[in-house]
Amino acid sequence: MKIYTTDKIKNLVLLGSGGSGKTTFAESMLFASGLIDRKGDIASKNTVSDYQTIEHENENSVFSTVLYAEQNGKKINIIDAPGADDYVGSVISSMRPTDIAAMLVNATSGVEVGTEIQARIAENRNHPVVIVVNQLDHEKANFENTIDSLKQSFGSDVVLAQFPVNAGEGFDSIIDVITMKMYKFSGAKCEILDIPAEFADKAAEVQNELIEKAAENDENLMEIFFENDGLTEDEMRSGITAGLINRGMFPVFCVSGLKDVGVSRFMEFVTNVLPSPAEMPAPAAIDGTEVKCDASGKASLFIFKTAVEEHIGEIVYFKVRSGEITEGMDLINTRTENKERISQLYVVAGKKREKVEKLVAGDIGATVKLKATKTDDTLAVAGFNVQYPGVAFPHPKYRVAVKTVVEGDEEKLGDALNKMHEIDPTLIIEYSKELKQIIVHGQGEYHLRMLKWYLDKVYKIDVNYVDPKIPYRETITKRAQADYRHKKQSGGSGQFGEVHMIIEPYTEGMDDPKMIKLGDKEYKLSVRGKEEHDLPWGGKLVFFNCIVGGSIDARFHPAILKGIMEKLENGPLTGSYARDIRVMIYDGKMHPVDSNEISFKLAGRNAFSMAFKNAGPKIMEPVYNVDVFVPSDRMGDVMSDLQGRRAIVQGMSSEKGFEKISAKVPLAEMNKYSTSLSSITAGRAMFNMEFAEYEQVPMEIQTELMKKFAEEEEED
Ligand SMILES: Nc1nc2c(ncn2[C@@H]2O[C@H](COP(=O)(O)OP(=O)(O)OP(=O)(O)O)[C@@H](O)[C@H]2O)c(=O)[nH]1
Ligand SMILES: [Mg+2]
Repeated sequence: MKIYTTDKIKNLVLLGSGGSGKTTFAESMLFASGLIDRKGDIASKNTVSDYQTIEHENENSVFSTVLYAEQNGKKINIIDAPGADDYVGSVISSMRPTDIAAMLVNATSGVEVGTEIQARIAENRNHPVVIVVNQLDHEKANFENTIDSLKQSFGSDVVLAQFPVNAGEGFDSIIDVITMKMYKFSGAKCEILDIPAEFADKAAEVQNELIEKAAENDENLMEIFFENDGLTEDEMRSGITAGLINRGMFPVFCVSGLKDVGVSRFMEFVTNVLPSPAEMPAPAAIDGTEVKCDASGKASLFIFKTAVEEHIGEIVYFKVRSGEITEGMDLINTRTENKERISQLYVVAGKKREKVEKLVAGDIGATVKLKATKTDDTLAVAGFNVQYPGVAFPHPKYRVAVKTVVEGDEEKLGDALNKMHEIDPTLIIEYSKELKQIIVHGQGEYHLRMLKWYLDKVYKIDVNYVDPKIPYRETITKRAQADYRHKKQSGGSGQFGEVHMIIEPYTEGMDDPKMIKLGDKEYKLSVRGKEEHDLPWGGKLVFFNCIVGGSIDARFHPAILKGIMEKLENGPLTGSYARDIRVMIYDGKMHPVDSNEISFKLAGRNAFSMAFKNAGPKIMEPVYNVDVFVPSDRMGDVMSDLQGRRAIVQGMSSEKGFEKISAKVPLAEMNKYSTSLSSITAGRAMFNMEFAEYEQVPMEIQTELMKKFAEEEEED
């Protein structure tokens, strides 16, 4: 394998909605570059990129795949990302090592919701985007409509670098206005011809637009443009490079990945015009230092992906961020400070690995047998203490509880889930002590089906998915008082403890209690001690010692608090955690011989429980901020579905051809939302959700929950 210098490297990620043709296009690029001599296809399950068994079964990409192609003495690193939103984690982690995104758009459908989602991801990360209109060979291909939808979505910076001569069945020719030539393909073979007279005017007009856009992105070019009334091909190229880097233009290319039309010309553009890694702004390390993508600098690399492969085990994929990485090199994991040796260095195309001696700054490669290094880690030469920031993934939006079918498989399951999280950080595993369930959070139904597939086929663990419980909370809405005497006389030493307390709802910033009225009684309290406890499950417990005259010794106060805490952890209504309560202990009794800690713990717990039940207890439920993006024609259906989910709509607005609905929705109503939203809108909507707050559940639901809890208690 040849060693490529930084200026000869281009890092490209393929984006686009599911089925837009990324994997097929990648296959065509590898074929055009001669890396493979036979082209695979999706139906035959033999593409280089979709090589995992699950991808064969599903006939779509599930993971991002690292590939490369060589062309014109340059190397194009390609990451083929999956299009389905369930696997958005792979898209996001593929952005980090790449410099430019090729956004594939299916010419039969134009911009789809998946295109929108991924365009936003690219925009948020400031990623330059080249648009590739694909499937132009399809009988239903419509180039003009596709461009209209692109302009609506990406704005007026969408400019044609090419247009098809004969879109539809038999598509084989494109006109390129950078070179001002016509490219006629027969398979991967290409003839370069003069533009036929009938297309000359259109080509000139399209070229003008491109030149103007290119000039707009570079002041010098603008001057040259006005002086010479145009730009040369080289000037145009440098204008496009500049325009791409600052996202001032989104040039459009025309291809059929399936029929290899336009692909080699697109690769020529990639190698000639796309910025190399050193031309891109150097991203900062965690401490803010800028590390230049420079092969003569100190060596460092960033790990963006981990996979487990048959025969070789764990393989990590990285981008060389600076310096040069050579085989046998010793590096330090700058997070753990452990030493790691790069015993083998590879370039990869799917499962095909080729050894290389050296990779320079900007290049992408893989290695195996690292001891304790994972995705998001930085390895650097000793003394170079750099750490690159990890990747921020979106919040999960689908949850299930996992149960092993065979008792005793739990440990095996735990190990497998941890491994799967390493491979796919958007699978989040929560061992909920509170709900007594293992809850897996993911991006959607297919995402969690993928996990089940792995548990079954790879880890050989039989599991069931069951409905996840909801982490309810309990609190009170008014003041209440209770006395409780715990007394036990049995043979030898007895037990005695008596506690009088008042409890009330706690809100941030309230004054300490002084005079408390309850019914027709008044309690004058003088605070001797105050403890504020932030509860591990959210909310607070504030404990006031208002005991006068030593009716309960100070040594018993911690036991009383402990009793209250026990009850908070196992709320009186449904066994859920209780929160946001303050407790005033103001009186009680001791016995000179029989009083001990256990007696006061029990007295505290039971007094609290009694008071709680009289204090207008309420069940609270987690509520999420949910944003739904939906095409206008489906707005009504989505809205009425949301209303059925007890949603409270907070606002509506239009955004790039979509209506955005912002609502607060209880988690209990969001079960399988992604699946039903998808069925209501035929997969044309998207949403995200994030925890907002706890809110009281409606009375009828509270009654139902309490009834269910009482029944469960009885069963136990
Ligand atoms: N007619 C035609 N069909 C194509 C073309 N490219 C891909 N297809 C077909 O479209 C389907 C999806 O192609 P893929 O390459 O798997 O698309 P993808 O974008 O990788 O899909 P995901 O991995 O699910 O995101 C397959 O059946 C392909 O054969 C094309 O240029 N023309
Ligand atoms: Mg694919």
